[in-house]
Amino acid sequence: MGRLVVLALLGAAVALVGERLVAFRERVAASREVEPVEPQNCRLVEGLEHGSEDVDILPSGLAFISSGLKYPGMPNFAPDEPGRIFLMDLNEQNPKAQALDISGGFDRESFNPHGISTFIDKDRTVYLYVVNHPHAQSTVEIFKFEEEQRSLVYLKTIRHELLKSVNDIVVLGPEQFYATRDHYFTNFFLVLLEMILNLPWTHVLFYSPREVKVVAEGFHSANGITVSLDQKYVYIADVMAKNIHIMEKRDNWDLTPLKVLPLGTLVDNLTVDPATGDILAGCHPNPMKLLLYNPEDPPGSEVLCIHDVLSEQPRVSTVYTNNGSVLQGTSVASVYKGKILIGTVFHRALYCEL
Ligand SMILES: [Ca+2]
Ligand SMILES: [Ca+2]
Repeated sequence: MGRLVVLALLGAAVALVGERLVAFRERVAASREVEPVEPQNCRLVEGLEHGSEDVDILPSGLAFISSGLKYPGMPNFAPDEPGRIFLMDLNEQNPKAQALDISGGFDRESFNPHGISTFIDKDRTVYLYVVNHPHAQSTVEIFKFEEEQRSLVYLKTIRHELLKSVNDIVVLGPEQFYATRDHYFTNFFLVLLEMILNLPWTHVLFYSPREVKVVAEGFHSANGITVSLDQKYVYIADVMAKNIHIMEKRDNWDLTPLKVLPLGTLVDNLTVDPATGDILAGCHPNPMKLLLYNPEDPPGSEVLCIHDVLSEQPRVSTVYTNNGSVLQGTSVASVYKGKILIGTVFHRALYCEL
């Protein structure tokens, strides 16, 4: 009798995993062939051949780019090279990417930069916050930007027991930020199981020196995060659920859900167009090709723009698509005065006129 119960339970478990596996395959293998869309005058950016996972552009047109992310399950073409932060001045006629020197006793060998966010203090000092994964951990590094010297000064590392599997951050005050957690588990095989079972166990965290708390939960994999121009609304990409959550920021930093925009593609990092308030989303149209990387049949790229985000019917337009022949694994797109910088997790970066 005991054995029968065990057998029945085992059978039910296998059936459940089997059913979830089929659903998982459908979710990630539903490979859409994207029609090519390309703005005018595009060129690849030299120096960013090993990824440009996240981009943050200052109001002055200086763009910070995180490069060289090593992320479990994702391809990486330079596994022995530490990650770096690059700078591009988008006011220049032909801007070049320049790797920033980092001073102040920072461990550059284990630097594995992921999501980034800039913060300008009242005294106009620019700080760059970087999600880092040294030795497979998650930390948030704070740097001060020295514009004259074009360098970063390392200030401090933030660690917290709730800062696990951090993907992206958005900084809204001195050491005050929201951070997304992309997986509940930190063990690679449990992460795979989490994805296959489609568990909505990830969240958004608010961090400050005085208080750290979960402010939104129920995401399948919370990824990119940013704020509206007036800083009243927070936009969160749920990559596995293929949507963007629009949430209202409360005075106590809690987030209230307003609506969810389904996009039908895996949404990575988000930025806001400073001129219009529209959301730009770096997306993955064929996730299975990302996971099972084959240079003969590479993953494509897709950049979407969501207009009139807060209106009854936000409109979605396609800004860029490519089948992987030019760009593979787009993770971000950011605009400045009619130019767009499109970054990828592990591949090249593209700079175009809109
Ligand atoms: Ca970011
Ligand atoms: Ca991301």
